Amino acid sequence: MTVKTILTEPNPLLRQISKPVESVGAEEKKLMDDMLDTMYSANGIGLAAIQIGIPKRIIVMDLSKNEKKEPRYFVNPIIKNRDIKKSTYEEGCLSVPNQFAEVARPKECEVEYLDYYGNKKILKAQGLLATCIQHEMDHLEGILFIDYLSKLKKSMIIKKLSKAKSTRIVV
Ligand code: GNR
Ligand code: NI
Repeated sequence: MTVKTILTEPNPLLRQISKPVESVGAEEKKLMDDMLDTMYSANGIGLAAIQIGIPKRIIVMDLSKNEKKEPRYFVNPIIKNRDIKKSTYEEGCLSVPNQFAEVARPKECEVEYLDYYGNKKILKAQGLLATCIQHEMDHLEGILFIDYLSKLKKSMIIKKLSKAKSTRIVV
């Protein structure tokens, strides 16, 4: 298992639409292992493959708070049903470092996907699980949570991140 570099905004790769996986083979399992390692080492609760530069429709998540790990794997996830009721959560993103904002999303949703072994599963999600899976599925479409903010808030965040990036380059 390898910890990969997480891409940060602005990076055009984060805006790519990820491609469906044909089958969950050795390559995909290795990718999911690396993604999980990368997510744990960054203290995140979720990660989409595109965040490490791979445009595949694969997500890993772990919402457990204690020592016991509870990894979840989602390949080719599809939202089957979403709540008309919304719930608001203060979101952050490993690809938008140190920025947080409230985002309203459907409170509950039903997701169909393939698991680590390629078995078809259905999950009824609510609370943080529902928020997180929708945040991750947005990554598969090249969408970041800052896209839901006002133009002003979004541009301020992008400006900050660009500035932070430019100071890291030694000419
Ligand atoms: O670690 C993460 N925390 C988080 C908090 C609120 C809503 C969504 C998230 S996902 C984020 C990790 C990440 O960027 N996944 O794409
Ligand atoms: Ni994210």
